[in-house]
Amino acid sequence: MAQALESIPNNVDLSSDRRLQRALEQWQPNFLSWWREVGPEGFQGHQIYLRTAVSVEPDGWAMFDYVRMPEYRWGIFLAPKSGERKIGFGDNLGEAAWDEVPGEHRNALRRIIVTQADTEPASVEQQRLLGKVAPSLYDLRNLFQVNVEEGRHLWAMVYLLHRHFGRDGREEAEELLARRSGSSDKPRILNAFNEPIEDWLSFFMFAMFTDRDGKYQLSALAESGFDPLARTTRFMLTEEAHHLFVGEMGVDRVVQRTAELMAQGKDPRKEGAVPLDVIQRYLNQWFTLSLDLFGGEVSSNAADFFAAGLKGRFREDDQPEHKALSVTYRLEVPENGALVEQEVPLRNAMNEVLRDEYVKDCQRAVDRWNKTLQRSGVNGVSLRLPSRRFHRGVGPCATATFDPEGRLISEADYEARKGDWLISEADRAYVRALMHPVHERAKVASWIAPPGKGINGMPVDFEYVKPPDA
Ligand code: BYC
Ligand code: FE
Ligand code: FE
Repeated sequence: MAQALESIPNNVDLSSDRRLQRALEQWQPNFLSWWREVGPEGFQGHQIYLRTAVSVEPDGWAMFDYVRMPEYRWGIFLAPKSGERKIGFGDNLGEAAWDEVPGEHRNALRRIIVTQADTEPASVEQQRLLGKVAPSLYDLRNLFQVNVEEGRHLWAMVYLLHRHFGRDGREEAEELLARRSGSSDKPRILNAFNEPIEDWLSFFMFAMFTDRDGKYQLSALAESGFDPLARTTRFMLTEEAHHLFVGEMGVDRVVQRTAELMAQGKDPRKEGAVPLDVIQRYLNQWFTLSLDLFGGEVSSNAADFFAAGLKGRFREDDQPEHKALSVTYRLEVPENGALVEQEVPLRNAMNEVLRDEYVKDCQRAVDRWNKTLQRSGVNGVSLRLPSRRFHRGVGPCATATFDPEGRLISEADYEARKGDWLISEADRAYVRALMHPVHERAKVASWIAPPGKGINGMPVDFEYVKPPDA
């Protein structure tokens, strides 16, 4: 096992820290058992054209080669230290950033790190069956790239737990391998990570909307006064960009295929493609599930995290002022059957402030999909983001029912119209029936357009996944 540990690429001087080595030596075999048990089903002997991070330098963070997934080198990397970092926001603004966990923030930091960590293995579990029905070798490779990197993100968080949280950290690291997405007795912590992902449209929506929550949460943590967390999440963000690309462009290719058929006057349903109204319902469902991941609109947790310097805003440097005191934030919340305006201290609205950035970014992607519709010759119809009040499970809007325009409606109306707005059983069955594996070079499933270009400069029809004996 010692030998295996030596092969862990890292820039944290792992070889000089005996305690940390021992902790990771114990955890690593459990991680591999977890991967075999609930990681991607099948393909474990296949050779996948994957990038691996072997250093944080520009020439080392994306080394491409054929790899068998269980032999993937999950590494531990922190973005390089940049001089004497200062805390950039909150009550401790301007003080030196912490290299070790301050006692008074230990519980909060542990909770934030565990919540972040839990999502990484959860997403791998959710996606475990998709390889069997991949629409092309290109997509199959992308799925596995995302899966191994979410595995690395788990390693990144487990490093922090082992290095900085002693015995508690080791226990949390074990628990991360014990919870299971969708389980009734040991579920994953956040709701969206217990939802099934059984078809590729859900996968693309997840990578578009749910991984994108990851981008914003990681960006907020990249501002943290706890420097190891800031540097870890900074490096994770470089990988995250590809996951977001897989999601946004995956949906774009589904839209393109549908649009091309519509422009020819054909019915997507008769051609083995996904009708636009089904795409819209998938969008509604995954966007709103992901909105919940930002937490409640008004949150004392969020205020405490900001005050303490643990979790900042998106690009905190660009904010005009970093204490966020004596400023308020206005929002509308349901109260006794009506929407009322509420004004709260800005610090208490930090979840909503981050959600604002996220919604803007999602709107940009929807605009791109609508351009694809137009470019393919489809006019007069478009995709839209539903209101952020619609279909919420967390925060004040979860206490009432709204339509996708954000209007308060009765529960009876909501129940009656839900099928128009959210994924129905019939939608699921229809999309699932389209899922046939296309594992031949240069071919792609009927419901999606081929990608515009390949990975790492390779052609689109490159053999991204080779069978074990090739
Ligand atoms: N589900 O004060 P509130 C990613 C709980 S994704 C269930 O409003 P807070 C990835 C909350 O625990 C990024 N419960 O929330 C993507 C609290 O419970 P208690 C993951 C929820 O604490 C794809 C109560 O409700 N990163 O990386 O301000 C693939 C009231 O909470 C939920 C993070 O999440 C929910 N959705 O904020 C792979 C960053 N939301 O204490 C990876 C770390 C809230 O009353 N996490 N609750 O019992 C955080 O910063 C915060 O914990 C949250 C919630 C933003 C999640
Ligand atoms: Fe991740
Ligand atoms: Fe991701």
